[in-house]
Amino acid sequence: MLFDYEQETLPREELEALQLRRLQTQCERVYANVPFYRKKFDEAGLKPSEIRSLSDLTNLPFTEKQDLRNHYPFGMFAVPRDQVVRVHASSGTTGRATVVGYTRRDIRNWSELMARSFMLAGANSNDVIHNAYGYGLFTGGLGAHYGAERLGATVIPISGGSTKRQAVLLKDFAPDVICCTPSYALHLHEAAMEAGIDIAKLPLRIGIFGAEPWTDEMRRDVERKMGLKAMDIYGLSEVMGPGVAMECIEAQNGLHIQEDHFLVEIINPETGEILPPGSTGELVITTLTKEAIPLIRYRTKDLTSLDYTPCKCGRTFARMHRLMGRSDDMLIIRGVNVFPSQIESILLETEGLTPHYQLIIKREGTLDTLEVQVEVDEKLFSDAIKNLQRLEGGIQKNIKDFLGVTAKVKLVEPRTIERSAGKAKRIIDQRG
Ligand code: DLL
Repeated sequence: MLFDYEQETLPREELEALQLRRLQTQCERVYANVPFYRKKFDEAGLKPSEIRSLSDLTNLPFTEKQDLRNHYPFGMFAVPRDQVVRVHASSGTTGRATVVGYTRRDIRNWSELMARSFMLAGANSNDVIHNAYGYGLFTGGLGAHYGAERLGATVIPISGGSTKRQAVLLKDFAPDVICCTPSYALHLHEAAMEAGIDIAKLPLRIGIFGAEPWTDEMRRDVERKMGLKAMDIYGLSEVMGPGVAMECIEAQNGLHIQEDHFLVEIINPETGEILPPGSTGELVITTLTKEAIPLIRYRTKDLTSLDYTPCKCGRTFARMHRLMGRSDDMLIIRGVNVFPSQIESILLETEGLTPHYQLIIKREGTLDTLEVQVEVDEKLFSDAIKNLQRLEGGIQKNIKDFLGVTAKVKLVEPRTIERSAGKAKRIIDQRG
């Protein structure tokens, strides 16, 4: 069953007409209320009233994360502060935090879109939802919480951390759905095993996993270990939070973008040129209904492609391919480009390796070097040293053969790579 049948199955022309109306209103709103946008429109010699078709969007300027940072904390808000009922912020590990705000209506829309996302994933109002996304400035916790309540489900607001206790509560409360990052799901599984709890034997049916890159190999691993269907959810705080796009349980073939609220484009990340449907490039999102902090052509840095062909679930919203990575996570090792996800795929296809790994980038002279540290499982760990060395050589060769990158592979003992309650830290940059 669809959550919002009429909206989610709108014929393309009607959907685009709705998008255009909303885009026009949004442009009027930012022009009137956000000096940053008024200046950008004026510089482009464009008035909001000149937006007459969706393709006119291409005349508008891009917005970037740096623009939000430059207007830290509230300078991009389009409503007076007294209409803002909540703020969230990104962690700001790579610079100043980016702060976003929500009006009452923004929160209502977000809850609605998260409730839709739960239904896309096959959850329903009878479900008990264990929400292990972090509560706080991060959008994961409260975003999933409000959506679960809007759905009418029973939400367990456990947040991230206290992993052993979470394992016990999974057994005692027997939830149907779990929400967390895929790496935390694996961590939880490990802690549960240590406590003698086999999550695969619990009623848990669906995992709503996102907020960090993960591969299909990782999905299969999580599904096998936890005995559930692992569903991919996408979002980013600048644009709303989780629920911008979600896979449907019926086809599980790309993430439906909630196109009645977001207008999407794919561009060449180097030139900014718009790419035709099906091409892989950077996802650019224009918010169509956000009031507190509307964004026009926001460059997400996330790399994906769009699919407009009909989906067997009946929804008409376009689907984005699961993320390939972020353009700023791309490693260039001796002139060869590689994404962490490509290395993850190779690691997880190798028997005896675990999904716990880190990529360490160093500089030797003028060249960058890559070391892949990956944990082996207990069984392999007890093997003779010479077998482990042979395996290291084998993985090194696969990385070279499939990706063209020279990497040093180092197998490490089980449980030596740091676990996280939220997003896993995959890249350790020691270039200084
Ligand atoms: O991670 C929002 C979120 C919370 C999404 C819970 C899904 C579930 P930020 O902290 O602003 O927001 O980080 C956004 O995380 O631009 C992507 O690079 C990455 N990301 C989010 N979802 C996925 C996913 C939240 N399903 C950034 N696959 C985004 C891969 C993802 N990467």
